[in-house]
Amino acid sequence: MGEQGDARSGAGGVAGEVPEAALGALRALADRVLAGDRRACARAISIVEDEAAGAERLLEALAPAVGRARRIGVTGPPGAGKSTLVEALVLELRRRGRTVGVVCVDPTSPFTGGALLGDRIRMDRVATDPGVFIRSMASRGSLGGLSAKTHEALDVLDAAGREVLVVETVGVGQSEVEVASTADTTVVVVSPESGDGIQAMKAGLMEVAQVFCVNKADREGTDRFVRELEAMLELAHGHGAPGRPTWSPPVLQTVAIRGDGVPALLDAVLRHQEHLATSGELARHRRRIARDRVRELVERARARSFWTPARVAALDDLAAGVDDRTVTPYEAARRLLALPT
Ligand SMILES: Nc1nc2c(ncn2[C@@H]2O[C@H](COP(=O)(O)OP(=O)(O)O)[C@@H](O)[C@H]2O)c(=O)[nH]1
Ligand SMILES: [Mg+2]
Repeated sequence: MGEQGDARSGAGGVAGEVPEAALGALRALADRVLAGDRRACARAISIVEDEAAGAERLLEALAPAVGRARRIGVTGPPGAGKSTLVEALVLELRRRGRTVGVVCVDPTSPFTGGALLGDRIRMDRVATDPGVFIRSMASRGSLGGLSAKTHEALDVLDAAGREVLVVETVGVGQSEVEVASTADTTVVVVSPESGDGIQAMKAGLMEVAQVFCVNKADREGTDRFVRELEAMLELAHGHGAPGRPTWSPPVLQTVAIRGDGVPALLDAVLRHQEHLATSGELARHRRRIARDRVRELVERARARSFWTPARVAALDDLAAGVDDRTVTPYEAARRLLALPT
């Protein structure tokens, strides 16, 4: 019964239903992205971000050109200086002649709909450089996952020929941390300010870090903070698995507002990428990312096809019943799953 309907609309959920006339426009847009056109990139990312019809057709047209860019994830507690550091990193990459794409995932408040921290990045020093493309994305209201959309935005920039991609996410909340950890190298930024170290541990940041950056090294207490961090890392990484090439996350210090330590930080990132390539870990890592990603797309498509207007209406009714205790949440879920499309 429901299964057939699911399969049909599920397929529609993946490919999207795009009128013939719109397909031509999408192909033209894809060609402009492939030629590196900035405005086309901005348009393409909007289509992806809005989950608009045709997004998947567009991404499929770009797919053959994806995979060349190096990807750097930057995450850490709010206020650690991530955006400032990303700007400084971008300046350094530009000095080294690289073109750069930046995607910042902004946590938005469910109450105001605005940026949670009020800091939609500006990155004034790099914003007008044609070799730099910067985009903010809201993390709220994405059906079936933030990471799929962020991946897709990065893929657009990858296909457009950007050599290095940087993605900044706040290191609170699992999905945000996950997004940064899908990069080739994840930089965890912490500051010596009170609580950052503990917050980083709680949020699972220690596990995803390939490079640690203690930013605001101009602040008092930096040396002690660095020693504590190194001691913690020693405990966690002290004994690598035998017979395997291992990577011990180095701890770098920066003063992002002045650019101090940023070239050394970039060198550490590049050393990690070299390690990935020579150890064969890059292939394993990218395979795992690809697997997670396909799984997420399947889940997104299923969620889209499942929540038909009739089922949403039934959900509203059942929720009232759950609230009145006339039906348990489990029974409500079973009834929803048993409904025909
Ligand atoms: N003293 C000092 N302040 C910094 C440094 N880096 C960033 N900041 C400041 O810290 C605040 C938060 O920076 P921001 O980049 O927005 O942090 P994010 O929330 O992690 O992206 C801003 O006021 C920055 O100017 C630094 O190295 N030293
Ligand atoms: Mg920021």
